Amino acid sequence: MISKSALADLPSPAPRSADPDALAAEIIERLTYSIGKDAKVAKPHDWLTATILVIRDRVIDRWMESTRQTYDTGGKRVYYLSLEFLIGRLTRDAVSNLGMLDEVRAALGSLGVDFDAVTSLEPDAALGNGGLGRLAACFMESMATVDVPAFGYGIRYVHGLFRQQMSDGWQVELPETWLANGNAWEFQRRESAYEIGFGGSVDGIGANPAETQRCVWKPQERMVAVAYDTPVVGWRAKRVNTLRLWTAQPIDPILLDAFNAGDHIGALRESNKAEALARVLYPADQTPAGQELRLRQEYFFSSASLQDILRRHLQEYGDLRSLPDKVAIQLNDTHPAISVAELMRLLIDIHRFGFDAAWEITRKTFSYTNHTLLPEALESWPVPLFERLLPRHMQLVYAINAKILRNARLERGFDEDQIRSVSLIDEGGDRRVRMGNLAFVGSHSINGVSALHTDLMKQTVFSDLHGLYPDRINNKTNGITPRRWLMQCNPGLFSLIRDAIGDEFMDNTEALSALDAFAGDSEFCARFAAVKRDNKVRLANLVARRMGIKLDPSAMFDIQIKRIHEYKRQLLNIIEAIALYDQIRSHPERDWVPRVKFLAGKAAPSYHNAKYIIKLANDVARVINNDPAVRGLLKIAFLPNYNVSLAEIMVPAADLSEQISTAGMEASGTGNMKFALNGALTIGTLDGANVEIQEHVGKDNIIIFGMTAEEVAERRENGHEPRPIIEASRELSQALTAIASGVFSPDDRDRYAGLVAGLYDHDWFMVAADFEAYADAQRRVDALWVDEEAWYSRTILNTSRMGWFSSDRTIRQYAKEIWKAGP
Ligand code: T68
Repeated sequence: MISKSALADLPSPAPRSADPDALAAEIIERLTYSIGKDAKVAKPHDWLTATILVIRDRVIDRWMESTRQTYDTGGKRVYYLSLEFLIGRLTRDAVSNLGMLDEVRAALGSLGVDFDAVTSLEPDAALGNGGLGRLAACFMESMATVDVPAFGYGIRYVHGLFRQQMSDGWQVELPETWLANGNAWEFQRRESAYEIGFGGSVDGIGANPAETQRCVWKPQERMVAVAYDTPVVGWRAKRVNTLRLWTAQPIDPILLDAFNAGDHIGALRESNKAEALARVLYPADQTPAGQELRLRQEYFFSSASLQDILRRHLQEYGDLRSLPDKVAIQLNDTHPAISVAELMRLLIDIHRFGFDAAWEITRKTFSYTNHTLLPEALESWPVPLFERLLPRHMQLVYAINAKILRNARLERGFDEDQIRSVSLIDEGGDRRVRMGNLAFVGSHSINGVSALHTDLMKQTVFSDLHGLYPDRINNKTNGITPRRWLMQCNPGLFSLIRDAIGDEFMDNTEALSALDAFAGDSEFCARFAAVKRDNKVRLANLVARRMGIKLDPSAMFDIQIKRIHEYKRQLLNIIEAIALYDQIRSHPERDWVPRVKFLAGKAAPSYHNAKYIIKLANDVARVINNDPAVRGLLKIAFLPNYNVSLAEIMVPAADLSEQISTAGMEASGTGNMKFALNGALTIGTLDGANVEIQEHVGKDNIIIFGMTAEEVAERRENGHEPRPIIEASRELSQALTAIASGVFSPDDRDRYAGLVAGLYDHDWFMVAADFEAYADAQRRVDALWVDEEAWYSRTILNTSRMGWFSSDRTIRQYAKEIWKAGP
């Protein structure tokens, strides 16, 4: 150990330089002394690691400075608890936010190494499924950018989201191994380790033990959570925050007693159980995983994070009563909702608070974001499972519930129906703990992610809880980071904008509005079009390389990329493509607008219909792409293994962005924002954030179609009859007949019978109901495309008016209105 006085005298290293020559020299040094390779024989991955190590040093300087500053100023810290962080690659983002792109590029160039080639070797950190996880990643970057001291807390999954391979048009899931070659961006923190328990029994204390008083939980099973930290660099490296991911380790790597008794397999039992916990990300979005391992993951990372937060607070302030003044904890959906009960347990059982005092601290500290309204997607756990795994938490849930229901009944006069709906326990059928209700009552703020979604939250899933606590629900419309989703992914557009309007938009995305003045400038339109074309050529080359499909970059690039889901209606898109195909063949004399329809996305491995939709897209693509009668006027490409890095190539290349969910079902969407910012027109429903996008870009610059959320609700209420609608539309019935009769699946003519029958029988997602409106909207798009200058003028207005959708704006709203933190 080093004495305190000696510590004060320890020298600090000199801050690192950003000069290309110095960078080049350090890269060689790292190659030699950290990796043990001579530059002459170094492989591309060696160059990548050496480069990361050199950049990392610069990040560390800023990281330590940020930490020091938070300690010195006593600023409130924000903790973002999320089971998912869909980060993608880190290196380019870090270099760009450090403002060192040119220098690093030059340094590597002087060594004969190509920056883009080397950084594209970095695997994506795919620790998330889709929108919710990507939002967490954008928020981490924005919190660092707008100078909010923040930690992200999650799980360091060994396997992130599966790799999707296509086998004869079917999705096949392969394990993803992002850590296989190490991860130079992370730091293990052995000292930040916490014990996590499961199962066992609870003993009361004293003569009249009560659940609301201090108890002793004796878990039957224990493991240790160990932290791994990754720095998150904000724009211009003003601040560097920490993403802290937990891994599970056994307390006793081998049970020595068992080992010595000759039970070599049994001796590894604990170790296997711990390692299983953080092994894999659950690959289902929008559906609760339901298995015991998932509840274990949720509790494991919640408990580790809370223990870490309390330790830090006590070390700094010595008293947990001030926790809500110095700590704000955001629950990203209900996955960390068990935190509400865990904080109560830690305060009551370990830190000796009374129940009411603990409850006050808990509610003031937590806030909760809801990301979905689909009732089947709301998490709940069977009481017996909950009780077996977390017996003390079960007691506390009952105690909290008693308090809430007493208040609702006696002070607010709630009737039995209302009581049933606000209860933490679902008593209909097998008894279940409702995680949404637990998160709601345990938080002072509950937010939706778009204006429409927040309204619907108040009217539907949380209507009675909203009645009980009318000032808690608020809206924070999602956003995206303009660094990754404009500056880095679209350097051509970035420099065009810079030439036109200067640099202000780099620090304030809303300054993009200065581009409005250029929408009528034909020379600027032509330059904008040229950038788009370059991006399309790049995508076309990728498709040619990976899939052997030849595409014409002057065709309209029409793109739908997102998880495959019936409510997102990829099926509507595919059916419309079939209808268009029929039209082109029936009327070859007409001036058809050449189009390429791109689709990409993963299906949850157990989601039957979603997997058939992928297969259908591939079957339809094969038929249309090979039919000489369409003369290349229509092509379809389903790109395999959609991930963040692929999105970074597809988004800048889009002319048309498909945001066509059944109204009322997509909470917000964030892909919609990425496309519009990069100069695509949106074809979409009045759903999620599309509503606000329309308000910003203007009605003339977006193509809206279809039923509203209200109309969908009404139609479902009154019983929707799709059959007459289908029969009334020649295009639709022809397309459905073709699918159902095996035109696209000659090898298995009945393959799509079930999918099509669903449309005739119930059409829950209003595919048939919205078909005509959608097809009409697509022909309006064609008409707009023909006037090239007017088209680009509209796309410029999209870029110009999307600045508000920066996640910096969203984070500033969270910081001011929910967290009361930050500058
Ligand atoms: C998405 N939700 C919303 N959920 O669908 C999307 N669910 O509209 C919104 O823009 C986005 O959140 C950000 O707010 C999800 O992505 C999940 O991924 C998910 C994962 C596990 C369990 C349930």
